[in-house]
Amino acid sequence: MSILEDIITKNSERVAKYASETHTINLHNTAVFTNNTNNNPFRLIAEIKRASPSKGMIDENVDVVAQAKRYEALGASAISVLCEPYYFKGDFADLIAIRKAVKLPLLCKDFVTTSAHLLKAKSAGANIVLLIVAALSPEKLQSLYHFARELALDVLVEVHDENELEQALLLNPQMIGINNRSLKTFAVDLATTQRLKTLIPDNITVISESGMLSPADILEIKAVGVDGVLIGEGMMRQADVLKEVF
Ligand code: IGP
Repeated sequence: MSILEDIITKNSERVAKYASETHTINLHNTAVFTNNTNNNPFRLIAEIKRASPSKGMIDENVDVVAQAKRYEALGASAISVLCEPYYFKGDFADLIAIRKAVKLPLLCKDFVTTSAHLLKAKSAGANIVLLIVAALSPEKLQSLYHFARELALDVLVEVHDENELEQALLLNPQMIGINNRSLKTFAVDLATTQRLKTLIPDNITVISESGMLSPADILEIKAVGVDGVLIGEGMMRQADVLKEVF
């Protein structure tokens, strides 16, 4: 079983519960990431990440609200909040608490496979959701993408290679996330961003994700001409140092 299948199987009970919960939805989205109101050509999505399957524990005792406020003060354009409990030690409670404390757009970082999961994310205060092409059939990807848009959510469609990018482009999406980390081997290759960026039309917002730990890594990605980066571990470990690059 691949790690992705394993994560989805482990989470299936948790996710199934969302279908029987009541979700209070406000369709008004007050923090639309894709609007880029400041016209910032290179934006930071800073991630709250306690742990990951590739790195193990990063910061078990992080005060997630304090960390989110710190990211906001440093000038991040959005905050990504891991909600997956088993491998990333995240929780929807983190998203709810952070929503009350900051105004920035929030990305619900989870392995979404059902429409109820999108309702859960929206009601917890997410403005952006991640849809992972590798985790979804083409039909599922289509239906979840359109449902998320109906909920006034921005969608970050995540790809790892040319085949997944082809699937993603069929959606004519607002935003594509190029993940530099292989979900199969966890190997990071920053050249993935360079390779795939050239295949994406200019009207689509492109975010490079994963594996940037130093200012030099970020500058390498910036030179490719993407619209922003999503940084987790690096921001957890040395937010002040990395912020200098933006
Ligand atoms: C952040 P990093 O290497 O900066 O900590 O990575 C982010 O890209 C990563 O957490 C991520 C992720 C995902 C996590 C990208 N896609 C999908 C869970 C699910």
